Amino acid sequence: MRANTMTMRPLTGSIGAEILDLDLRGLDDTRFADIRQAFLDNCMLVFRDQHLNAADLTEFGHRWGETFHTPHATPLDGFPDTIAIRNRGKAGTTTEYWHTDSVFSPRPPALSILAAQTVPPAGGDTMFANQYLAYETLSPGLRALAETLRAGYYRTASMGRVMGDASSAVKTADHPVVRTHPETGRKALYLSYDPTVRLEGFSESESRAIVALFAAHATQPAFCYRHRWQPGDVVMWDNRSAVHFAVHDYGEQERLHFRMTIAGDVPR
Ligand SMILES: O=C(O)CCC(=O)C(=O)O
Repeated sequence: MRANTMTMRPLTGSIGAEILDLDLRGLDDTRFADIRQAFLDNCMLVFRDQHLNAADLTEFGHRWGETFHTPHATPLDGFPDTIAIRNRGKAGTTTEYWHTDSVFSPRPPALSILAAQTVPPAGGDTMFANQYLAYETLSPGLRALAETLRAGYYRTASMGRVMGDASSAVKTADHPVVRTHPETGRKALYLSYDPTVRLEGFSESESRAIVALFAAHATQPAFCYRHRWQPGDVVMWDNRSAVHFAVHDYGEQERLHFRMTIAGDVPR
């Protein structure tokens, strides 16, 4: 077992830090507080060579708060707070777009943790973009507009993601497009960059055009980190200050991660 000393290095100039020389099993409270601070400061963290199984992930996840149970996701046998993210093929993936997790919930999750189990030899990267920077660098005109906006999120009647035919869609939540992070007090853009989002008070085509405008700004390369997975990696992100995008470029190859998601506040 490695010593619980902590070394951190930034992953880019804008988002993310890697924590080195640390074992996530059995962290003491002081080290956990350091990790929490690093997480809040950097929007997402990477820990290599952890090889967490479902029990380890559950124990680590519980340090962060109450579990958010993702609607319609089946937990792992014996681990009610942990789900599997598997390759469902390019056509079946629901995470290959810029999003913040379960934004269709009235009280979406604060953070998510992925523990890599099997990774393809190449491909299957995950990208992250800093939404504090996205907000702070908006032009004054767009920032003033963003402050007034609320976005409606829709699911099909069976609570599936709206893909293509939206005729059976129902609104399950609406949230402000700018939210104040409950722990850091910083403002961030809070949007899933998805054509099915509807901005209140705008027509469907206006809404799409405005969301596309924010998306182009908010996910520009200078705000992003792209994670290339290795077996044993643990990556966690703050859904209140970052969006992410799971790249599906690995065909039918096996890719398996375990995920835990932690409850958050009503966005304000
Ligand atoms: O599979 C990944 O890399 C990320 C999955 C994802 O987007 C999610 O769990 O929300």
